[in-house]
Amino acid sequence: MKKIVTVTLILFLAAGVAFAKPYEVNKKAGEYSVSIRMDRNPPSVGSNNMEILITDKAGKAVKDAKVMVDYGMPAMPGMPPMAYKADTMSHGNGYHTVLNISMKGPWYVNIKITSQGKTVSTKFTFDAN
Ligand SMILES: [Cu+2]
Repeated sequence: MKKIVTVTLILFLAAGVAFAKPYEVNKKAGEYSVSIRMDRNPPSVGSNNMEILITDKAGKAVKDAKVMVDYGMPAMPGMPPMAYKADTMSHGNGYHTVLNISMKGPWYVNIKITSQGKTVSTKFTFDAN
């Protein structure tokens, strides 16, 4: 019985990745920790809400930064590279923006953070569904 419960739990956990949980990426940008969450998991064609939380070395939320996002898809057969820019808005302890994903496949996201005259950035990629 215990074994069945364990197997069921593992299956549930494996399946659980596909629902309810946001897509989450944690990165470093200079001295900052950057936590990125997207509401669609995996990110999908259409509008994807993105929240960006930036914390300093002391673990304190950085709320006074200018945060710019540029994102796009590298060139692929029959398609020139696509590149977009998105401003972010202050939202709670972090920043909010929306990515408009127009095509399935590999996308990159660059997050540029300017605070107190200094700019740092971080990059990640995902496969859009
Ligand atoms: Cu493409």
